[in-house]
Amino acid sequence: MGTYQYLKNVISEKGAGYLCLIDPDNHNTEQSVKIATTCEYCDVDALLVGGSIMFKNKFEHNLRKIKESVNIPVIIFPGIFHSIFPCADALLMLSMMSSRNPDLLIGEQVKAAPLIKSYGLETIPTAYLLIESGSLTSVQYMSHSFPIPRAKTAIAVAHSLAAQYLGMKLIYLEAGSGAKNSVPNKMIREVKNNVDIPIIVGGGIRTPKEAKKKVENGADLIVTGTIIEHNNNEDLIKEFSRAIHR
Ligand code: 1GP
Repeated sequence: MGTYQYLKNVISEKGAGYLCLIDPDNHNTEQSVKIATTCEYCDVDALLVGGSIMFKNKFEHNLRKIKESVNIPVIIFPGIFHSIFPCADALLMLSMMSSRNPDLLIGEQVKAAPLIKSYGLETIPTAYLLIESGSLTSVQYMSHSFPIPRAKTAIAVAHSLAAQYLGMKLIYLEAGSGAKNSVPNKMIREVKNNVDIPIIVGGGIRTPKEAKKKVENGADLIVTGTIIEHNNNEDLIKEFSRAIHR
């Protein structure tokens, strides 16, 4: 079974899935592996590995060690398409559809495609929609793009419909890592009411209660990064898992 099908099964069996994001730039290998194994133990459904900036050249090494240490899927979340390696189960094939930056809509993907083919990596076509979150986030700055205004739900719905009609398999509503405000519940609900493909919601989710609210409003997959990276705490991760899963 491929990773996309696995995620769909998780959604239908558990109501929603829980993904944790590990940025290998923030940790040494030992810490990355520790976070990954704790997540697996605490019923996290899959790991995303990636980040929007790289200071240290250890992405591939940490990715391989994470992959070797867990049985749950390890999915590359490419900040920009410079972090494509074979030692993963799948790659979120992002197109930053909220931007009008041709490099992030298609340019980076074209550069990465031959490498992806040679690695035989499963790709999950994902519409990446950046949502305004109250302060400038790394992803907004690095992508030179305007986020969708948080009060403009109709704009998010129109982008999500376009993504579905273009054949995307997931919609990622992203407030940005460490966002001041997470994606508004009303926006999640309206997108959910209009599209049939699964919705990932991430950025600025700090409590299990907030995660649960996102699921109640239609999120199929919840991503947390910062809160888990800063407190690799079994109890907290378990609480998130319980709040997200049915
Ligand atoms: C970022 O959505 C993820 O791409 C996670 O965000 O680090 O704020 O949890 P946080």
